[in-house]
Amino acid sequence: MRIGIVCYPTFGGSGVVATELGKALADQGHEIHFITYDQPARLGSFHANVFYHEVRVSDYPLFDYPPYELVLASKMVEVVRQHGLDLIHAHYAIPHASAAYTARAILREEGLRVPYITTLHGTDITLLGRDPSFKPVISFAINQSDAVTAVSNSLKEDTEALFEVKRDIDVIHNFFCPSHFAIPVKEDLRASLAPEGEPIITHISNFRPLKRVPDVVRAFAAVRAERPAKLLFIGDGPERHAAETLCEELGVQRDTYFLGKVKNPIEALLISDLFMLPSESESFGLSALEAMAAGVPVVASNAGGISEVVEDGVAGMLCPVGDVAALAAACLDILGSPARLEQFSLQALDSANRFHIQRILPQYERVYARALAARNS
Ligand code: GMT
Repeated sequence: MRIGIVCYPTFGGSGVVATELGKALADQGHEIHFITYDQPARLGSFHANVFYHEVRVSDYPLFDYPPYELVLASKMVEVVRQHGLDLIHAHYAIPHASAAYTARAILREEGLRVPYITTLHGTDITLLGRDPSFKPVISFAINQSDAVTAVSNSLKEDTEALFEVKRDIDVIHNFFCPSHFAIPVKEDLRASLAPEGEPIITHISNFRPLKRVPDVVRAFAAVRAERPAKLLFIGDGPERHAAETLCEELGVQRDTYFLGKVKNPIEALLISDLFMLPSESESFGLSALEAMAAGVPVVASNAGGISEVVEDGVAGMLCPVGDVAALAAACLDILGSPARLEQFSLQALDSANRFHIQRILPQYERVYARALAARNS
């Protein structure tokens, strides 16, 4: 198939999933055309069957707000015409699904029937979806899609609760690609971060308030009061400064590292012993899955779709949102002995396999085939 993938090119979960899906589809022989405003962060260098089309909005003095959605729709039309795309896969409802709707309508005028599939990722529903200024457009773009997928059952339920959804939503969980984890472990980095062999607890996020980064710091301080450990933060965002200040206030700054945005977070996971994700809301928790796939058990909140990913007591432990004492107790429990940590590590690896790319990819291919069949009927 010739597939156009529209996504955010950033390190955010939706962009990562869209890019990795495109690469995996390309490996299966599909021709993939990414349509977005920058080279997707996870695209890397040359990949067979993969093309990238940049969307650029001209800077007219008349525009207070750049009309990205219109230029994106025009670019989709252009790429479909030039490359004979069979379908468009829009990741994230705003503005990708609504732009895909416009593109589909324009192409239909020319006798080209190109379905669009919308994948909902979470914040497009749970944050933007609550904003009345977006709601009618999100509803419309979902209902007009030729197929809609959500990355968890939890997100499907949230979508149905928040919008008047008139069509079926297929749940297709996010995935991991094992080949990304088959890289050398940076033992020198581990030794420099934890010179006495202390366990490393890692948190990766965009440091937005819903990630509850202060809970990570507080739980770590409670762990550190009981035993040696190091805390590693990867990523950046609005709460980073407050987290750094809190580390000083709680006296754990010497055991804490803020590495900022790193190109390949998997390298950090491969030297970690435990992963912490205490989010207030999370449709899936891709970073938790990546931790599991690196053999790192997860201590997380039980928000949203996290419990579909992290099997409580198997791949890690789940705690109520905001329960810092429970987070700390769970960390201490898993780190209790080398044998217990090893057991959780193996279980996490095993549990991650439910989301192996080879299990998930055919589910997307089936949705594509169904949308194409409906188009031709
Ligand atoms: O978590 C974020 O803030 C980034 C966000 C995004 O839009 O990229 O991630 C969402 O999509 C990911 C990929 O499907 C999911 O793993 C995240 O759980 C989801 N984030 C939230 O629901 C808060």
